[in-house]
Amino acid sequence: MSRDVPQIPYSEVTPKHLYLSRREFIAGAGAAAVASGILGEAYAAALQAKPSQYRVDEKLTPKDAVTTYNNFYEFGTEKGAPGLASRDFKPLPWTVKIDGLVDKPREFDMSELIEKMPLEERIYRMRCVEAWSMVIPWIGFPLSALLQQVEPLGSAKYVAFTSVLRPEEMPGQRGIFQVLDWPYVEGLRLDEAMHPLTILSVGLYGETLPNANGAPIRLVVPWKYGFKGIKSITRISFMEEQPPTSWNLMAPDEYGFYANVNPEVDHPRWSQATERRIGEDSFFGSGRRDTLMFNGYGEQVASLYSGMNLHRFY
Ligand SMILES: Nc1nc2c(c(=O)[nH]1)N[C@H]1C(S)=C(S)[C@@H](COP(=O)(O)O)O[C@H]1N2
Ligand SMILES: [Mo]
Repeated sequence: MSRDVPQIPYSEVTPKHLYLSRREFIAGAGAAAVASGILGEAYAAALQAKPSQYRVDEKLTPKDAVTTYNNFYEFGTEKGAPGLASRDFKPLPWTVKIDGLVDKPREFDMSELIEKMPLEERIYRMRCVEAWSMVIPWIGFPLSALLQQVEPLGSAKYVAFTSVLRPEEMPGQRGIFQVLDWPYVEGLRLDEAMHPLTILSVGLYGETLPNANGAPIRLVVPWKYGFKGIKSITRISFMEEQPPTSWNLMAPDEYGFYANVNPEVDHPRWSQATERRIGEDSFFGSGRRDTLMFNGYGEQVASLYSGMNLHRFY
């Protein structure tokens, strides 16, 4: 393992949590403090995540790579753009609205999510549709824990997600040549959304989520291509019909709704059989590895798709 990869979670080595528990943080912070600069530090201290059982046993991608090699088109299309152009983005205060086919539609403040949701550190293998991959220590909680709070109706079959629309803080939303329409939207079938592997992430490497990675809250679905992992979420809606998704709208032949990682179903313009692990030396080809069916999570998720033609529903 490289020098900068922590052997134990940040939450266990930082002294901050010794003087500030999550509950105390929330009680002390209050809604007013959410807008103040003080929150940044208190909020970081509140991220007490226990290591979970969900940990792939692979070398972590160095934090530098995780936070500077990104796709976040709201900040530009180059991999380095989000890290640079997101510096003035203000992830707090923040709320997530949950509505649609639910009994109790509600808006949640970030501080409430940090307090109430069962935060864990999970080490997930991540695979981008562009054939690169990373191993990331996320802090997050099961999406199902949040969705249960609003009591979905029986008619709900899908969950739709919407990213923030803030052209004044997101240069990629202001440009003349736009690859995607804004806001970025994504969706999951309800059973995918409720699956225990599906999380909302609020941090990585023991710290709050960097802006480039989707602060303050983003989706992580480790058996799907990275574009399903919508960033900076402001709204989650329960729907009866399959919701539109940004990359599918842009190029339906190239990016499907399901987007399950599948080495046997190639992208029309490149193979999906192998991938380049970011941060590993690839000069002699050692960084290239085989892509795994469902990104290696088949045992947990294959049953969701039994009987489905995965070439047709790509
Ligand atoms: N709002 C929004 N979410 C997004 C994207 C984006 O452009 N905008 N890019 C997606 C793609 S293609 C990938 S691979 C992942 C990258 O996440 P990371 O930069 O944290 O590794 O974010 C996804 N979520
Ligand atoms: Mo991606």
